[in-house]
Amino acid sequence: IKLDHAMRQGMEQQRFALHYQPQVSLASGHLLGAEALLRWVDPELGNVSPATFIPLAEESGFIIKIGNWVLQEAVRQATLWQNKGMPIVVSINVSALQFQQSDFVERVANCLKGAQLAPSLLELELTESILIRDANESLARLHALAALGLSLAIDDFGTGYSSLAYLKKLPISKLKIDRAFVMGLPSDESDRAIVSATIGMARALKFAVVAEGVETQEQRDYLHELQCGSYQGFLCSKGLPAAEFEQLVLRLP
Ligand code: G
Ligand code: G
Ligand code: MN
Ligand code: NA
Repeated sequence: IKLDHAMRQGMEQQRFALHYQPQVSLASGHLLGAEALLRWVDPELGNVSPATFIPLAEESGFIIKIGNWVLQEAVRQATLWQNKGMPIVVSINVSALQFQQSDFVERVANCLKGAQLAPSLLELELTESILIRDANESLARLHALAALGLSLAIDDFGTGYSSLAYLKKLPISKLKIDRAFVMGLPSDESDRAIVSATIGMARALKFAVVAEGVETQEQRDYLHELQCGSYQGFLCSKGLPAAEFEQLVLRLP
C-alpha cells in the first residue's frame, strides 16, 4: 500500500523516466532499434525496479496510468528522433491489463496520429501469456494494431507455453529470446539446444529474432554462428537516458 501510494505520487511528480537499450545487428553491429525501459527513482525508496512495482501496479490497476504514460513518452521521444533525421524504432513493454483495455488500439492510433510519428517507428512487446488468454479477442486486437502499421514482438519468448506454430498465425514480426536461455550460452547444453532450435524455426517462419541479455563476447559470437539476427544486452549497453543513447548511436557503426 505504501509502494502504491509512492507510485502514484511519483507519477504526479514526474519521477518516472524511460531509458533506451539498443538492439543491434549481429552481422553488422548497426542499430536496429531501442527498447524503452521504465525507471523510477523515489526520494525515499531510491531506485525501484519495474520488476517490483509493475506487478503491484497490475494488481491495483494503476498500470493503466503508467502504461499510458509510457506510450506517450516513448512516442514523444521517437518523434523527436524522427524529426531530427535519426529514425529509431522504439519498442515498449505492454502489460496484460493495458492490452486488454477496450480502447487500447484507439489510444495507440491517436497517439501516433497526434505526434505524426511514422507507425513503423513504434513496436509493441507482448508476452506469450497475454496472447494466449482470450485468444480470439487478442487476435482481433493484434490485427487491428498491425493494421496501424506498427510492429509487434513477443517478449520473453520460451518462458510461456505458445508454440511457434500458433504464433505463426498471429501478425507478429519478431521474437525476443528470453535472457534466461541466453545466460547459459555457450556452455549449457540444454540452453544451446533451446536457443538454436528457436532461431532455426523462427528463421524458417520468417520471424526476426533478438537475443536478450547478452553480456559476453562469447555469447554474441555463438549467437552469430547460429545466425541469430540481433541482440540486446549489457555487452552493447544497458538502458540509457535519451541524450546518452544518442551519443551511443553516434559511436555505433
Ligand atoms: O529494465 P528492467 O530489467 O529493470 O525490467 C524489469 C522488468 O520490467 C522486465 O520484465 C521488463 O519487461 C519490465 N518493464 C520495464 N519497463 C516496462 C514498462 O514500461 N512497462 C511494463 N509493463 N513493463 C516494463
Ligand atoms: O522482460 P524484459 O525483456 O522486457 O526485460 C528487460 C530487462 O532486462 C530490463 O530490466 C533490463 O535492464 C534487463 N537487461 C537488459 N540487458 C541485460 C543484460 O545483458 N543482463 C541482464 N542481467 N539484464 C539485462
Ligand atoms: Mn521487453
Ligand atoms: Na524479455
